[in-house]
Amino acid sequence: MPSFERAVCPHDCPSACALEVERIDARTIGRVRGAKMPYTDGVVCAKVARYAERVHHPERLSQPLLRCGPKGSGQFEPISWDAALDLLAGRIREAEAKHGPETIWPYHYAGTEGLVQCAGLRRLGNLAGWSRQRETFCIALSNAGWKAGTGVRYGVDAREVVESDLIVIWGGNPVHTQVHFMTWVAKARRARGAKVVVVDPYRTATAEKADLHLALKPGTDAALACAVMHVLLAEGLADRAYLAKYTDFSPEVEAHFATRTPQWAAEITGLPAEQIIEFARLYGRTPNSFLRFGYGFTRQRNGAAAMHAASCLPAVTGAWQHRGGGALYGHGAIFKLNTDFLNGLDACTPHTRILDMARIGAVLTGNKRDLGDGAPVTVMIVQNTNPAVVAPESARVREGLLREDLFLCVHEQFMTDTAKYADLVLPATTFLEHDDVYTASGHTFLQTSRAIIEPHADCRENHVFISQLATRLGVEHPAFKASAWELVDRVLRDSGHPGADEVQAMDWLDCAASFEDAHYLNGFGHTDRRFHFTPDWSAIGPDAASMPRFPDQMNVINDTDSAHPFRLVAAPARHFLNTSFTETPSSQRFEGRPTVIVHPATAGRLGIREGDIVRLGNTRGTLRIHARLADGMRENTVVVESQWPNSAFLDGLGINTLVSAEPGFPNAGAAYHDTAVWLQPCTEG
Ligand SMILES: Nc1nc2c(c(=O)[nH]1)N[C@H]1C(S)=C(S)[C@@H](COP(=O)(O)OP(=O)(O)OC[C@H]3O[C@@H](n4cnc5c(=O)[nH]c(N)nc54)[C@H](O)[C@@H]3O)O[C@H]1N2
Ligand SMILES: Nc1nc2c(c(=O)[nH]1)N[C@H]1C(S)=C(S)[C@@H](COP(=O)(O)OP(=O)(O)OC[C@H]3O[C@@H](n4cnc5c(=O)[nH]c(N)nc54)[C@H](O)[C@@H]3O)O[C@H]1N2
Ligand code: SF4
Ligand SMILES: [Mo]
Repeated sequence: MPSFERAVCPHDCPSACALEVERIDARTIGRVRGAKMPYTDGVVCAKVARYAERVHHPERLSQPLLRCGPKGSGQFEPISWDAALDLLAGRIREAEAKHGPETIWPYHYAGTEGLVQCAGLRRLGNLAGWSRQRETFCIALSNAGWKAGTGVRYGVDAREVVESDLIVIWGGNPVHTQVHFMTWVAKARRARGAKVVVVDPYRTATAEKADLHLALKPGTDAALACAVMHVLLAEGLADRAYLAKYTDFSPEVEAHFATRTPQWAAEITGLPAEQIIEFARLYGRTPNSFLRFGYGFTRQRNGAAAMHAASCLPAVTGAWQHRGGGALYGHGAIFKLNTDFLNGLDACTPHTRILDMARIGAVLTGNKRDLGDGAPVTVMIVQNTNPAVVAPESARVREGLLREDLFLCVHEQFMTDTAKYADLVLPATTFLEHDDVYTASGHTFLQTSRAIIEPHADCRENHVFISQLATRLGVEHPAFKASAWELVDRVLRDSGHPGADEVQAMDWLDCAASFEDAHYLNGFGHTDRRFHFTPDWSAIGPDAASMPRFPDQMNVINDTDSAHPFRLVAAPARHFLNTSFTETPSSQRFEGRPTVIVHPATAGRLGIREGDIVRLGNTRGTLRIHARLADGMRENTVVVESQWPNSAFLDGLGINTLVSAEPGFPNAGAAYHDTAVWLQPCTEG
C-alpha cells in the first residue's frame, strides 16, 4: 500500500525542504511533495518533485568499480566492496609510509548537507593526521564579509518579509536557487504591496519580477552600497540615534562616505547616478526594509568587502529595529550545534596542513605556493562533490586528476566527471536510503530524516563506507561503531536539543532566535556588541592588510582590459543543483544546452545571431558555446548559467575552465563570477 513518508531534502540549498515522499514498496518511490513545514509550506522545487527520476535512474552507480583502462578512459570493471576497501586501505598505507599521512587528502563538500553523512570523512582525516581542506567553494567570502560587520552569522527570519514594505534581493537569484523565499516575497506583495528591488548584473528570473532592477557591473557592489550610504547620510535618512547606540560609526566613517558620491559610484558600477539616488531614497524612506543577501555577489575577489559594505545599510537606517526590517544572509549560528564528536575533535586536535579546496588544480599539479615543502597529494578520497566540474581552472584540475601517481577514490551516486577520472569508484546511497539531520541557511528549522527505501543495489552510505575504511586502517573512534541514527541522536543531545526520536516525532524543531536577538537589539556579535563600520579584518583572515579600513570598493577584481573586454558571470541554473540533476532527463530538457547570454548590441557589433556558436576565452583556456541574446544587462557582461557537466560543452571542458583559482580577500574563497574574457563569433562551426 503506497504511503507518504517524511524526509528532508539533502541538497546544498538554503531551503532544506521538508518533504513527503510516496513509498510504493521497499525499493521504490513515487511522487515527492512539500510538507507543511512553516517556512517551506508545502512548496517544493520542480527538480526534487521529480526525484524518482534521480533515485531510480538507470545510470545510478550500483557496484564498486576498478579502473581497467587508461586514466580518464571511463573503463572500469566491477569488484566487491571487500576487495575495494582492502585495495584502498593498502594504497593509503603505502602512500603514508612513503610520504607521511599528509599525502592523503580527504576531499568533500555539501553534495549532501546531512551532518552525519558529511562528517565521517572529515573525522577519519582528523584522527589519521591527513591533510585538511580549507572550505572555499561557497561561503568563505560571504561569511568573512558578513561577520566583519555583525560578528555572527544569523539574521532576520525570512518569514518576516510579509511585514516589510521594501524587499531588496542583493546578489542572489532566488527564483533559481531558493524558490521559497520568492513565495514569501509574493505573500508580502499581496499583503501590503511591498516593493522589490534586485541588485544583479543581469536580468535574472528574479530581476524580471522586480519593481527596480539595478544591473550593475559585476564586482562593484561595494561602490553601490557606499554611494547609497552617502545619500542616506547627506539627505537626513540615517538614524543617528541608532548609529550612536548600536554601532562604531564615527566622524571618520562619515567623512569617508562624504567622498563616495553617486557620481563616483556611477563610474564604477555603470549605473546612472539618478538610479542610485532613487534606490537610496526608497531604501532610506522605508523603515521596515528587508535585505536578502545572496552568495552570488560575494563570488568576486572583493566579495567580502562587498558583503561588508552592503551589510552596513540597515545599520545606517536602523532598519534592524523594525518588524520586517533588517537583513538575512544565512542562519548558521542559530542552531548552536556541537559537532566535536562527529568530527573526532573530542579525541584529537588536528595540526595538519590545510589545502585550499578551490585550488585543487594547483595543489595536484604541485604548486609550491600551496604545498610549500610538504608532501605531494598522492591519495584522494572524494565524497559529496564533483571538483572536475565545480572547481575553478578545470583544465588544471583535469591535469592533476590524471596524474599517474595519484590514487583517486570517488564515492558517488553517479558516474560524474570526477568519478570518470577515478581509480576506484564506490556507489553511494541517496538521502532516501539513509538517516541524517539537517540545519538550513535559509530558515530556522532543524530536521531529521530517515531512510524510506532500501539501498539501491550495492550502494553504501557515506557513514558506513568510512567506518569500514577506518576499521581496516585501525583508526578508532566510537562514532565508527555507531549507526547514523545514533550519531544523529548524539549530535542533537550534545547540542542541548531533544534526541533523534523526539525530533523525528515533532517533524521539525524551530530554533529561531527571539525578535530581539535576530534583530541584534541585544547587541551584535562582537565583544563591544556593536556593528562595525570599521572592521578588524585581522580577526577574519590573513590578508587583512589588503582590506579597506572603511567600507569601500576594492580594486582587486579581474577587470576587463583591451584583450578581455567582457565580464563573465557563471551563475547557477534553475533545474540543476550545482552539478546534481544534470543527469535527470527532465532537468536536461528544461535547461536545453549550455548557452552564453550576450547583449543584443554586442551581438550586433560582433555579428553574432541567436543560436550561433561563439568562442569565449582568456589566458586559462577557451571554449565554444551557443549564444543566446538578451538585454537587461550591461553590454560588456556575459552570463553562462551552469553547472553543466564538462561533456555537455562542445569541447568537453566546462565553464570553470575560464574561472581563475586566485583566491579572494582576506580569507580566500573562490571567485566564480570574477572573470574577464574575450568573445568571438566562431567561424569553424
Ligand atoms: N561556475 C560556477 N562554479 C561553481 C559555482 C557557481 O555558481 N558557478 N558554485 C560553487 C558552489 S556555491 C558550490 S557549493 C560548489 C558545489 O559543488 P559540488 O559540491 O560538487 O555540488 P553538488 O553537485 O551539489 O554535489 C556534488 C556531488 O555530491 C553527490 N552526492 C550527493 N549526496 C551524496 C551522498 O550522500 N553521498 C555521496 N558520496 N555523494 C553524494 C552528488 O551525486 C553530486 O555528484 O560549486 C561551486 N562551483
Ligand atoms: N537551482 C539551483 N539552486 C541552487 C544551486 C544551483 O546550482 N541551482 N546552488 C545552491 C548553492 S550551492 C548555493 S551556494 C546557492 C547560491 O544561491 P545565490 O544566493 O542565489 O547565489 P549565487 O547563485 O551564487 O548567485 C546568483 C546571482 O549572483 C549574481 N552575481 C554574480 N556576480 C555578482 C555581483 O558582482 N554583484 C551582484 N549584485 N550580483 C552578482 C549572478 O548574476 C546571479 O544572478 O544556491 C543553491 N541553490
Ligand atoms: S533543492 Fe532546495 S528547493 Fe528543491 S527540494 Fe531541495 S531544498 Fe527544496
Ligand atoms: Mo554553494
